[in-house]
Amino acid sequence: MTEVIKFDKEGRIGRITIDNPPANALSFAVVKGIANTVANFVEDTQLSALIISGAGKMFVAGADIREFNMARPKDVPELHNLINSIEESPKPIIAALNGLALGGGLELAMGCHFRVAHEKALLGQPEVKLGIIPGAGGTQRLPRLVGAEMALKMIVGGEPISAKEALGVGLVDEILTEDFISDSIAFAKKVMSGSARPTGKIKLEITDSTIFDKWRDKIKPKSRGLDAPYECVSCVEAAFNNSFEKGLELERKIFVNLRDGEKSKAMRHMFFAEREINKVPGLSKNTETLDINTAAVVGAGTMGGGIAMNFANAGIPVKLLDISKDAVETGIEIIRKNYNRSVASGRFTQETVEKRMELITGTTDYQDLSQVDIVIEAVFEDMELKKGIFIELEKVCKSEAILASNTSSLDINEIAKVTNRPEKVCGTHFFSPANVMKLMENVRAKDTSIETVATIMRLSKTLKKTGVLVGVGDGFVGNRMMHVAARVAEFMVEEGALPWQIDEVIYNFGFPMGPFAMNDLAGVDVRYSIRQEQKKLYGDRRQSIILENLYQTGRFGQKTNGGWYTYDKGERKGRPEPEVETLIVETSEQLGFKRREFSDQEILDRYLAALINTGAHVLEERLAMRGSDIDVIWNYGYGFPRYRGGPMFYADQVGLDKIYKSVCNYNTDYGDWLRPSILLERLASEGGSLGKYSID
Ligand code: T1G
Repeated sequence: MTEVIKFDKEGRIGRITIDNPPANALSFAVVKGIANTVANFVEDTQLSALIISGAGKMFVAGADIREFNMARPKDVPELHNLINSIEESPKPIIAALNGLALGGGLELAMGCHFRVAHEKALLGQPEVKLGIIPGAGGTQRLPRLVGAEMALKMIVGGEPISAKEALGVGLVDEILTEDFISDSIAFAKKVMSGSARPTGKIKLEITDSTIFDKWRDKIKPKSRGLDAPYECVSCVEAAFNNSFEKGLELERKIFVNLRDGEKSKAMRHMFFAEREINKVPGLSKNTETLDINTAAVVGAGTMGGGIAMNFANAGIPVKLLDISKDAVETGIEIIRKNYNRSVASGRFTQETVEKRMELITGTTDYQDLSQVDIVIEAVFEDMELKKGIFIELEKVCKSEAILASNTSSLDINEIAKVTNRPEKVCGTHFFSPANVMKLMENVRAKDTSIETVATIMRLSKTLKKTGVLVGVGDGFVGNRMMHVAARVAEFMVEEGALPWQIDEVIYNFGFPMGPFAMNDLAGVDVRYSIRQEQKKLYGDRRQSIILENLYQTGRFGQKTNGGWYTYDKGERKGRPEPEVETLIVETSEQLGFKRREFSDQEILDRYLAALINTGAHVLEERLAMRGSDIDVIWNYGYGFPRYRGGPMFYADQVGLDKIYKSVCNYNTDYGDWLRPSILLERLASEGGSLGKYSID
């Protein structure tokens, strides 16, 4: 027997403990160990019942996702067959859920004849988040235990339910509150003289067969490009229209199909990428961090207000500072309006909002920031202004306090120089709207200490954000890539494409919107001023004249009811504007371009080549630690479709040699904006991977 499975007995009760840290995943070794032990139990006349539980805090977090791409050894049964054999045991087998039971873990438990759970246990089928369906009987057994609606909620939604809820719907038989092990043995003694109770034998009947189509409609808005949610519905539906065996067969077929498809591979990549971001060289569990119990935000504009809301949402008192009383009051007013919208939509109660508002205090006096643990500066992108603020902060803030900037483009090393604590200066780059967007680019400047890094990475978690550590460089990681891709989109417009054609291609690829619609949202004037600033760095490169010409017309985007598009009153979706089209045609003439047709494919290829090549440059310059970090940034910050796995993973799927060739090609049109990355060239020639690339 392998050591991931422990076995002991008490009287006529056998007990399996799955001990496969960190998540007790059902690896090949675990499956083999359970299978052998169950076979022995069935044969052993001395034993009347068997308990299966997990060591540590989890029961089982599911099948081992790392093994999805590996060949199963011949002597290891498939998980679904193991679960079937458990169900077929003539003697009762009890799942004792000591903690989380997810995916294959819950399926294993449902194959058992009884389920008892610790009060803190959670039970769920999260497979849909990995682009698959439950593949070991979950879609057939869960409806038999809890009915169609609850099964759909759990399988299609993917969120776990509590032990208490599971008890209420019949998914567990008892909640054990005292000593978990002895209580589960006591439960086993109670049921051991009875017979096994196979879930698969439960007869199913549907009272309302329209429920499945209702679910299909319900998931539509959030399932663009996804297959798994719909397949989940179909499989649960199949449970009601087929024999148990037929249902299992169908589930298996669909599961294998999805598991081996590109979308699930991409979503699994994202699962691991999200876990990698926390792995920072030199940082360990023992790295000292500063407890952030109080905070301050300098700048009460949209960004500053949004950041302050994050602290209030996490229960951390926050001071919001601006130069004038008016600015502070306006800022707080906007925060209240934002919260009120959440009350109107039913997300928060008025009481919650009042509690959060109480945590936000306005001030115009720097002295009020003397005792806070962290200050985040979120003022206009002006180096001198920021330096002035950091000089003030240095004077008033306690020496342990961290001083962070929310700059999206300026050099934090330069800002750090005006303080006497460069080791405590860093960037915390939130994305707009800061109270909604999950991404934080945490910027490590030249002298930022590992303790400061550890503190801001932890802070991201406290604020329920996804924090990715990046280095100092123009636009850090996300915006650096975004600006190059957006420029290429603008160049294509100068050469013959139209903004709405490009936006449609990018939307159809899976982004929430295209670069022009996004620009209208963020402000044409904002992009224009960033570009003016960038001329200092890239003045010799091709510039986007169309953006400059549009800026001159005063069409700044949604805020002026028109930018690239025109926005009719009350509409958030723009319509193509003939005036803009005329301006585009005139700009092409001005630049001496004979306008030509762009196919949708060419648009996509050029746009993504810009994104990927710049991502490779970012890695070369060590601004991101891993290709997968870039993928997380693009998923959370820009809505890169998760089922395509982020630009770096996507590049691997297309083929790096193909991407490299395209980049070399486009380099002729776009010059240094698409200067082929040396890293991309190397990885393409070696057959390497950008998604798996790590700078160390
Ligand atoms: N397989 C392999 N590794 C796993 C794993 C799994 N199922 N679950 C977690 N890990 C690793 C994870 O990579 C990390 O490793 C460590 O455990 C701690 O995780 C047939 C097809 C359980 C809620 O989708 O949601 O069953 O980075 O950092 O915040 O139908 O992990 O330390 O090296 O996330 O406490 C279905 C996925 C699988 C659950 C714990 N199950 N896991 O969260 O810690 S498919 C899932 C989670 C399946 C059957 C099918 C979370 C967690 P490392 P962590 P955490």
